[in-house]
Amino acid sequence: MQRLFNRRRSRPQPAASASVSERLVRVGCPAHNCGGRCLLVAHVQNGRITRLDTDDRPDVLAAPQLRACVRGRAYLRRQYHPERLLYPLKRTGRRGEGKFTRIPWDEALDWAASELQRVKAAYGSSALFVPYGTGSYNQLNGSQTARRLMNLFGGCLGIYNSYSWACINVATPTVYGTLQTGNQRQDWLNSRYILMWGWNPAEMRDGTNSDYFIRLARENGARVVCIDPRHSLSAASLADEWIPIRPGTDAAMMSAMAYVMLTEGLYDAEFVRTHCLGFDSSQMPQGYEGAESYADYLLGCCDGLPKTPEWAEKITGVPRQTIVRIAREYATLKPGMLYQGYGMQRRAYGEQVVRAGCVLAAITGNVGIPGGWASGLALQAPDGGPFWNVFPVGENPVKASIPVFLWSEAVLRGHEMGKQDGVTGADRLENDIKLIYAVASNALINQHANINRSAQILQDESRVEFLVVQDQFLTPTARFADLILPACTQFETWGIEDGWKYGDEVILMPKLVEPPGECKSDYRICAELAERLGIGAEYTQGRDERAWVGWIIERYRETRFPDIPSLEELEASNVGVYANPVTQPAIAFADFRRDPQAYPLDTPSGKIEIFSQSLHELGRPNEIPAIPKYIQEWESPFGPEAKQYPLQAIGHHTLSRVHSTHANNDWLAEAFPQRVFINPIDAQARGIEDGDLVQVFNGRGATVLPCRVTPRILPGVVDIPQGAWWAPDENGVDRGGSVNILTSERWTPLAFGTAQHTFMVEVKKAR
Ligand SMILES: Nc1nc2c(c(=O)[nH]1)N[C@H]1C(S)=C(S)[C@@H](COP(=O)(O)OP(=O)(O)OC[C@H]3O[C@@H](n4cnc5c(=O)[nH]c(N)nc54)[C@H](O)[C@@H]3O)O[C@H]1N2
Ligand SMILES: Nc1nc2c(c(=O)[nH]1)N[C@H]1C(S)=C(S)[C@@H](COP(=O)(O)OP(=O)(O)OC[C@H]3O[C@@H](n4cnc5c(=O)[nH]c(N)nc54)[C@H](O)[C@@H]3O)O[C@H]1N2
Ligand code: SF4
Ligand SMILES: [Mo]
Repeated sequence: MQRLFNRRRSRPQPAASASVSERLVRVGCPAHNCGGRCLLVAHVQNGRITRLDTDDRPDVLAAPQLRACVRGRAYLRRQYHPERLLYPLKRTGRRGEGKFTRIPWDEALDWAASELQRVKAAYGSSALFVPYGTGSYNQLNGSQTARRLMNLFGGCLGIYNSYSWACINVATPTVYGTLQTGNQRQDWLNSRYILMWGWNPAEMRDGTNSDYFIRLARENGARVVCIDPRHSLSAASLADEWIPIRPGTDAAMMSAMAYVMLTEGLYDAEFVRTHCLGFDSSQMPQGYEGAESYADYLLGCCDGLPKTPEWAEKITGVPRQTIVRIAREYATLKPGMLYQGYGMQRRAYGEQVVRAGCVLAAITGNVGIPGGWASGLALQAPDGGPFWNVFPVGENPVKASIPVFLWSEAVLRGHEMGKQDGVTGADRLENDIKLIYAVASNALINQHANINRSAQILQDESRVEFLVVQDQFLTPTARFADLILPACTQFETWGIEDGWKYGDEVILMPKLVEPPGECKSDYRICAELAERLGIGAEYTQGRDERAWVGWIIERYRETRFPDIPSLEELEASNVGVYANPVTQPAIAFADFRRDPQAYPLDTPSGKIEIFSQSLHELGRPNEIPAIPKYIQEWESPFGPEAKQYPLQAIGHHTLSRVHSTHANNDWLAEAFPQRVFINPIDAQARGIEDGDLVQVFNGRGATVLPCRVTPRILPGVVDIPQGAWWAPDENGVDRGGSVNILTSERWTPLAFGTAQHTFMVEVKKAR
């Protein structure tokens, strides 16, 4: 207990007016996949949560308070929503029609178990599928409970990578050989210059407190520049300067910055010489001496096109003087951080912008030093932080895995899919997907690209023969289910969570209230299914949810947090959280920086690979070059598609939702109404005024929603915050403002990742 930093005040005190029967419990926010992990103080009275306050513990730099955002504070509107699913439901209409009838749990579970057995017997285990679903990370609720079930049942088709980070996950190690490229955040205070590149931590939570650490760094004298097509909340509240940029062109600006550094001699030549590979022809790996080096690319030696600021201005829309100035600032105001957001890698050729950012960090010599930042995914040193599941899902007996974004391909043509489609663990798939068990996922419809296409695929009952959705609401995905199983919320079962990317904490999530209706925890539902499949004892190991939480805490103690209190101690003290204070922030690559021979990187050369041998070997230089390049996107203002659909669109992660979770939260919808953001120049050209109902459309679909006319977005670009629920009218036009009605299912070349932010649209006034 010694290291609990809130020992001075270990128990929330009820307010003077609180009634005697009121309990105050510190509890982890249900979080979902919100980008944070915060502490709430729940007021519980007569079996009901009446109020949610935020972290009340002392605030110290080594372990700051985990202050809740609006979503956590508004959670009661979700918790006590009148449309919570309460009973198992069986489909009565067509798939997607949304017609269901209530059935008893026994019938529901018997049916699900018999379908699992039937499909397994008919096609084999690899026809079973648990899709991406990030609705809960409280360990005992969420899709991991279904993965454990499937793995014990003989396995199912695997998935790898994520919708979030596909390109950055794959591209970062091509440069650094690791994903742990980030210093611990307390070190940000040592930085003098911070480039928030497509990064919006004031709104998209990227670890609770990341925005706070940037604020502290700025108070400490750092200059902060935000590069984003939108004047984001971060540009407004955290930055000294906003540089609007045309989406999908960042690699061009990065290349031009490198050109300036090269031609003006501003790059860190010594660090490049000792720690990097492939910057210029003097340091090409053996056997590749004649290949194009980064300097060759910048100077246009092969393509005749020097990557000058003038060249980049035409592509990016950023004035050449600005590019030159930012290059000089970043190269000289040291140490400096170039933090890459993820939105710009959820795009066509998203791999390139990641590699280009890493290379800028390397050639400015900002790697391995306090106040510097290597870019890339930037999991925190020294060990990546506590992150992901401790709850054991077990081994999947089916070895074949698909890139997560290609699930619809595996429904349509799984049996044809092989390495060329990113299949790993097998040369090819044996099956199409025939049964889907979706837990805590809206990624079959709402969060996947091209909703009309996904809907058509799922409507065909000869393809996916059985579709179970386990959720708390009748979401757009749930509307396509054959069977819906009602899950409780995280406040209604036991759970435990740890940091989201950053944060050295473990947060307890005690059960606060009973579930409504016949809702059960995901764990309980899977345990009861396991029982029917004859694997009940293996599944539960005799533990209920609370016992698993105790078991998980012991694993944390064994692996990472030797001082973590036991479940009983945590519960009795009501501190809610175990935090490991960071007094000496770890610096990624510090050893490598000091002695690159003794501490080589895990890359083929042991160095920072500006030129990647392994990418060169793929032999696809136009899409996967060995050095980072700007490549025009497949839907672009510079392509022929712009004639019909002249506006670039994106869909940022909004403060009011966790993806599609909270889409039905009335408080949040009132505070942040769903609107398409459009520049006055584009609005005027179309006779559109602020607040008008407009239709945004392209060849894939159309959505109608109100617009916000604002100079806070670059002309030529519109933004529809992602996650609003798809609500088609009788003509198939979406009335919910769901961006994925417009996005494309095409994947990126190397990572097989989503490129959902690359698409063109037109906007017109609607009725
Ligand atoms: N509030 C909130 N926070 C969240 C989430 C949420 O749903 N809501 N989800 C969490 C999850 S799972 C994830 S993966 C992360 C996602 O985090 P990100 O992917 O980083 O979030 P986005 O909002 O998609 O993109 C960040 C910024 O990039 C900008 N952008 C888009 N395209 C480009 C481009 O081509 N160039 C440049 N320079 N900028 C561009 C957007 O305008 C936006 O301001 O967020 C996490 N945090
Ligand atoms: N156009 C576009 N699309 C995107 C993105 C984008 O930037 N642009 N971002 C992508 C990213 S980064 C991500 S991570 C995905 C996220 O996609 P998803 O993983 O599908 O996330 P959510 O939309 O939040 O859906 C989670 C579902 O889980 C349910 N749920 C919540 N808690 C529980 C629980 O405890 N148990 C059960 N059974 N259900 C629960 C919620 O009600 C919700 O329906 O979306 C991706 N889609
Ligand atoms: S950032 Fe996430 S965990 Fe924190 S309050 Fe918001 S929704 Fe909850
Ligand atoms: Mo994500």
